[in-house]
Amino acid sequence: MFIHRYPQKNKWAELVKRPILKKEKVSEIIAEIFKEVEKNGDEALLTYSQKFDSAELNTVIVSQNEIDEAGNSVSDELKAAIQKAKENITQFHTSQQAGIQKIETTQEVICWRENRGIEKVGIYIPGGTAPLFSTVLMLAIPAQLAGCSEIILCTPPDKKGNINPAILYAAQLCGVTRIFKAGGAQAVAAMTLGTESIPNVYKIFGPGNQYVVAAKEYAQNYGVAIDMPAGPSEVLVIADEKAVPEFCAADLLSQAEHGSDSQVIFISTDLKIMEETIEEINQQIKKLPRNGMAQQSLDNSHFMIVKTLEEAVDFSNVYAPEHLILAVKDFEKYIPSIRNAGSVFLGNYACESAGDYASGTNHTLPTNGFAKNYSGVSLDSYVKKITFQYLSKQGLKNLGKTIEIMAEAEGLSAHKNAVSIRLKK
Ligand code: HSO
Ligand code: ZN
Repeated sequence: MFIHRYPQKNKWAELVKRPILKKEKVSEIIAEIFKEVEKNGDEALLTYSQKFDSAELNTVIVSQNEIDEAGNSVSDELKAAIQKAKENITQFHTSQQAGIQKIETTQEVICWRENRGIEKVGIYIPGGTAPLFSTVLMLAIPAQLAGCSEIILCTPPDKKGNINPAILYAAQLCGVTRIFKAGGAQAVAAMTLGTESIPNVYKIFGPGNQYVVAAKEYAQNYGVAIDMPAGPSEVLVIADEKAVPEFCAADLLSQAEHGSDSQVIFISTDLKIMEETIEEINQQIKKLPRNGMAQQSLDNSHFMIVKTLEEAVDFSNVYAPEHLILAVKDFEKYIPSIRNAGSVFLGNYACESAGDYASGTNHTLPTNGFAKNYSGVSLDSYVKKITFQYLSKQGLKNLGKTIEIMAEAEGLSAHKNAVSIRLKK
């Protein structure tokens, strides 16, 4: 592992770059898929399932029977763990509910906001090498709390046409209203356009490969909202001399095992901690079933020695990591300086896995530097905020002159008149 020693600030721009994904051709393919789904609906989805998932399906609809059977095949131990995670995620996201606050901005002029859940939302759960049922919890629980009336879920089937039972179980448990066997860009197209079986939705959530990401971007041309732009998962760990190399290595590997395009950054002020962490990584990686992927991801990653923790935090703000782990003694001291990060883990015991699964925070977070201008998924992601106002006659009298003067200055006489006509009466 190459260690960058005391990189100068003018080298940072190079170090914060994410591995570049080849984007060419993707947009043409996405446009074609949307056209196909628009024209042939369910039939197009069944054909794509045959082509991409090697699955022979008669329908994209998951039956209640399949959901019940899935429930029976999930172990009691896993059910209890999912239940515990659900409780914590529910508790944390419930705390994000803000009450209604009516504000009298001028006497008898009253303004307030009310939340309304987005009526129809779609959740995409990727297939592939790891069945991310934890993402079902992260996306369905806040949707249900927000009062979304339709919460649909699309996920690709395996070769036998089945969906991982834990995904089905979690979906049912967390209030998903309908589940469909559809994957990739075609699932996003279906949730955007609607098919005979799959209703169109107003907002699409969830991770996916570069085709899914591109399809979500494309969906916005149809007026559909998306949770956030996405890229491969990433973690940045800052460690001082009190960090524990075994723990740091385990955290870096837990991110690296997500995929060969994941990125991990390790920054330390202490050379000994750096060397021991690298040694630990070399030991721990041998035992990982996904070590091939983890190794490729480590090859894209950076290990840096810096002089001070302040400098480490500065670098992190420029990088804007999805996950930031502060494995440092005085972590509280650095909290005010953190400006750009999706989710922050404090101290030697706050591993990223805690937030990935069960502490209560959401694991759908901005990647690829988007932590500079986006938040992770929260209750807010599922609501629109509608403003209301009430003015009594006296209220309009109190504010009327202000409005009339401004309308006149903008040359909008009808606006002015809407006030004058009332005040004259
Ligand atoms: N670290 C991932 C979430 C996840 N990890 C799901 C395990 N399962 C992106 O934040
Ligand atoms: Zn993870």
